[in-house]
Parts: sequence; C-alpha cells; structure tokens
Amino acid sequence: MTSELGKLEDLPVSYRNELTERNLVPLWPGLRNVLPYERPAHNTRPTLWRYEEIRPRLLQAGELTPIEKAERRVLVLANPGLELETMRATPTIYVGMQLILPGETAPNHRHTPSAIRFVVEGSGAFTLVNGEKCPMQKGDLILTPSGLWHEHGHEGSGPVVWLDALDLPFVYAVEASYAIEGPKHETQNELDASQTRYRRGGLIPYSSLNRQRAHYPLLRYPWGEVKDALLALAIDTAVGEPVQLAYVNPESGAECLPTLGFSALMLRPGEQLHPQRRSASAVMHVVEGHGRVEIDGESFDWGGADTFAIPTHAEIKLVNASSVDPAFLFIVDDAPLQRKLGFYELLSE
Ligand code: GTQ
Repeated sequence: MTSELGKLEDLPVSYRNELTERNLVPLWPGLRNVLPYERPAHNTRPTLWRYEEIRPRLLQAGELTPIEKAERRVLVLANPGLELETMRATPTIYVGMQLILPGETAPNHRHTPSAIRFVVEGSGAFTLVNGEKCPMQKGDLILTPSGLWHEHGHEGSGPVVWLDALDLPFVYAVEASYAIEGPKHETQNELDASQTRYRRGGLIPYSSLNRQRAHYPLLRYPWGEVKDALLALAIDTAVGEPVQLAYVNPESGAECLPTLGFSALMLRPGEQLHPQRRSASAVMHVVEGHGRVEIDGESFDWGGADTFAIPTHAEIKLVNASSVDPAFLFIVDDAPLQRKLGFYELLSE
C-alpha cells in the first residue's frame, strides 16, 4: 500500500548534517523521486528541431569554423529539458547535424560510443569505415559501430549534411566514453558490402556460415532499397497497422547496434497512426513528406528533414498531412539497450 513517507525536514538538522559529513543519504525522503509509481520520472521534453532553422546556421558554421578547427562540424540537437551542454536529444541518444564541404576531410578516429549517419542532403561525400568506402546518398544509413575506425570525405560539389546519432549520453554516463586518433586508412574496396556481399535480404555469402561471424557485416543501408521495401510492405499491411521496417544485421537478424535501434516508417497518404506506448525513448527524422505529431498532448507540425524527440513512455500520434503522397520517417530508439537490460515494454493505454 502507498503510504506517506517521512520527509527530510522531519529529521533533526544535526542528524542530517552528520549524514552529509559522512557521504550518507537517507533513502525514504527521495524514494518516490527515483522510483515513482507507474511512469518514470523524465526531464526529456517533446521537442522539434526544424531543418530550416538548422541549415543556415550550419552553413554559417562552415564559414566561421574551418574543418581543422572542428574535426567534426556539427550542430547538436540538445533537448531543452536535459541541460543543453550535455548534448542529449533523449537520455540515451545524441543527435547532431554534420556539415562537410567539397574537398574537406574529417580525420580518422574511433571511439567507444557507437554511431550512425543518416544522409540529409547533398551528394559526393563518403565515410570510410575500417577502410570500407561507404558512399553517402540522401537517406542512406551508415553504421560506425563502437571501436571501428571512421573518417569522412567529400569528392563532390556543394554542401553535404547528415544526421549523426550516437549512444554517447549512455556511454558517457557509465564513464566509458573516449576516442583514439588514427592515421588515414587505405580504401579497401570500391563498392561497399550493400552492393556486393549483402546485395539482397535473405542472402549472405556462403562462406560466412563457416567462419566466426563478423559482428558488422553490413555498414551501409541504401535508402532506395528501404523505400522500395516500404512501398511493397504497404500493399500487404492493414490500415491502422504501421508500415515499418527494422534495419538489422543480415547475418544475425539482430538489431544493427547493441544500444540503438533503427527503423523506417511510411505513413500512407492521409494516414493517422496511434502507435502503442513504449518504454524506449526515440528520435524521429523526416525523410520525405509533411504532417503532424502529438507527443504527450503537445502538437508539432513537421516537414522535410525536421527531427523530433520522444520521451520514454510517451503517448504519440502521427499524421501524414498529405492525402496524395506518402511520408517517410527514419527512427532511432534505445529499445535494444532496454531489451538487453530486461525492461523494454510495450505499454497499455
Ligand atoms: O563523425 O565521427 O556528431 O565522432 C559526434 C562525434 C560525429 C563523427 C558526431 C563524432 C562524430
């Protein structure tokens, strides 16, 4: 049974001071803060970042700060409920928008946090991941898992912008976040594995059955394939059911990264979705289309390349505002982490 717990003020000041001097804290005055009933305490705010607000300021960063002075020229999408300097879109998910200009390189490094890139605009840029050259076209997902070397370059013309998502807030919180600089990698092959060894879902190189499995056999998921697969899935999905595909490791079938999950959601023309509440926090990024999202009763209009943050346990509604065209969203969540920790849940209303 719920009962009123003792407050800090109920305790003699001298006793409280004795505890403080000994680095001791009484649990009961704060018990309901750390273990509230029904829904977790959360400071994460439903937040939307408009690309048209980010883009000019990112291009300005390109003029203000040479790449050598930035290493990674990024504006971070920081949740206003979580102290901006701590660079968290949600408690576990870091999101930034990175700009690279023609001829620039972002030098090789590796780090304990895992990262992904999702290309927002431009063409001609690439990421080298342990020497594998991954071209970056709009909508492509590129993995740079924990510990893998990665550097970026740009051989085309015009600015290229991509969204970075990292599990940095989590890795930082467990005091495990650090990076190592490395020399430039030789490019190993001209075509990445999405175009050669893992060309089609359901088919993997035979030899991979015999050897110790690579952890990350596929590093690039081209958007063209994802969009085609969503359009095909839509034909076979009942109205009201989400048309959603998970990005997975083609050999293990598990999520691409140990901590963060990635999926693509198509909203059919005029479609309204009211997905089941989940314990995971998430960030959604608009690939195509425009519409509205309601997050815990707060409403936001979204359009191309906008990005929004969804707290844990939030109630959400998604609407495609077009009655003619489908809309496409790219979703990052921390469900893989929560599953591993044993508390991922789909929640009732
Ligand atoms: O491109 O390697 O947004 O290391 C933050 C940290 C991007 C990157 C970020 C990084 C990178």
